[in-house]
Amino acid sequence: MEHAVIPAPFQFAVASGPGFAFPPGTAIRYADSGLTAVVERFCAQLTRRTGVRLAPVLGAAADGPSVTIELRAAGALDELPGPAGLSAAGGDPADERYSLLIDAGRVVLRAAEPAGVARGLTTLLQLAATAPATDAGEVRVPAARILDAPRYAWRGLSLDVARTFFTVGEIRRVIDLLEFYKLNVLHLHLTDDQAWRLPMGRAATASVTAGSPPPGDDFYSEDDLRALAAYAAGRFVTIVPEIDTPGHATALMRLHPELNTGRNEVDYEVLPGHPRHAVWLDPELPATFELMEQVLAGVAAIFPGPYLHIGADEPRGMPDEAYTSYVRRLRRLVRALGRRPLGWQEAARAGLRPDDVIQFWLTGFDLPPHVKPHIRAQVEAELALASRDVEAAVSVPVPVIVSPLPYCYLDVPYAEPPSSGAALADAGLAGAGLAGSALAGSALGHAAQADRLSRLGLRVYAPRTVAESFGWDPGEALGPGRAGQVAGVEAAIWAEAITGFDDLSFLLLPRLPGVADKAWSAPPSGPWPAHRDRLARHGRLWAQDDLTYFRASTVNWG
Ligand code: TNX
Repeated sequence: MEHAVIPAPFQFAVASGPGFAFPPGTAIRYADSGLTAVVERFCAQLTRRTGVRLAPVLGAAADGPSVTIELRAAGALDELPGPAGLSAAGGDPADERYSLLIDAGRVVLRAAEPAGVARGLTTLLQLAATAPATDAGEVRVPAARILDAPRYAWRGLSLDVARTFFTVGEIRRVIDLLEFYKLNVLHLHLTDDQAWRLPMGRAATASVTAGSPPPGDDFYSEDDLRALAAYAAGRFVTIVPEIDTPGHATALMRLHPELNTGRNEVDYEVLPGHPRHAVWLDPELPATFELMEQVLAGVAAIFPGPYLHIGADEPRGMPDEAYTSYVRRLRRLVRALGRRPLGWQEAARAGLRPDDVIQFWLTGFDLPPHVKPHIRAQVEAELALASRDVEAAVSVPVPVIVSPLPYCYLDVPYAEPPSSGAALADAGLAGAGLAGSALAGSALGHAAQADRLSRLGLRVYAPRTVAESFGWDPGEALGPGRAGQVAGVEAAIWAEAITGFDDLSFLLLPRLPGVADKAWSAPPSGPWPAHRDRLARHGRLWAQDDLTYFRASTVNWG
């Protein structure tokens, strides 16, 4: 294998020669002080992962082996295609293109903007961190000429912090992972039936500080959210906040019983004799929008990005006219704040204008045999409506972020078993500081893996192998001839069955890097065996970061 860089670069031409070995104290030269933070973070990461120490040098030329960063658009970079789709940060997408020239004497990284420099340094970091050990104990990256550019401008992960609360520190670890795989959007699903994680929309006394709420009712303070937005921005990640209404509103109704109009907390039946409970926000009640206006304004004041995600999925038990009227009104509120509304696919039912954006998720998936007839009937009814929603979005047309469930939902159960205990001991994890014996009780141990495998992933979905989840092309997600409408790609992780951060990372890894590859890499993004072999060399990096991951038996973890 020539390299283990994920997402696979646009072009990776292996050159002749021994490659570049980092001597201790290698200079990393750059001329623009705006790059200092990015360069220093790279140096710290390289040292942490490989032990190699670099010396950042601003401006001065130096002799000897070095890494040089040139910040200017030039030559071959201009021939690389620009990205398709929307930028979550607004305006024209950042220029993330870069080139890397690696030979025995030096490494030269060229990019037009800091975002491109950051992407190039991430590639260099992955090359160094996955390089096979040499006899001399040095870290050597292969001689190569790399030209790289993203396929889509919007490459994200939707994270459900409503069903399970993740701390600010844990969300930072997720952002680090996004940056490592060149993803640039963190879509935060902040509200749902189970919890309302926003400081806005609470009773006045609770809204000032997070304090210590009752268990299960944790929420973020405004400072927490601001700190997250800044942390993400420093890593070229934009946070897209989602406030999910009018369905999925049980927690908000619990905070505001006055929103109950007598018809919006209902037991409805998909099949006779199988009532389901649902709460929705009633557009007939003025207080509904007074509250939502205040919430949206508060959220917009914290997150600088142009998009506000209004959710609008699964309006179960809600009359169609009420749904339409609610969604239209909410979009107007978002626009009045100078923001652009984005909604899950169902929002198409409220009508669409060309400046709406839709997120596609619901498409045919396999139901396991044990699924009861009334659930089956409900899923089939929702699928039929959902495919009409896609047709509506296509005919306007509006841009569509694609998150097709069978490929992007990371809460689909894994189908393969974990690799056997013996394979674990043989897998060379000692290099990551995990001796074989320590594995027995660790998150990577066979029993811990089997336990998570049995608990995690929603049982309404038929299990899929990691290879099956990788077998798609975003350009075809909306059907043939519709590639031009695909505005970006997002993975999604829902947390109903997740009990903590280790469960989360078990579901993110190894599939999230696969979605990142689809979102970044030019089509065809590469066959599964090549991706599988690259993944195999990333397991050690996750262990290094204390990230629990699924050791699928289909990957030869090294
Ligand atoms: C559907 S995706 C949902 C979520 C669930 C998820 C489970 C979407 C817009 N709604 O409420 O958590 O399925 O996979």
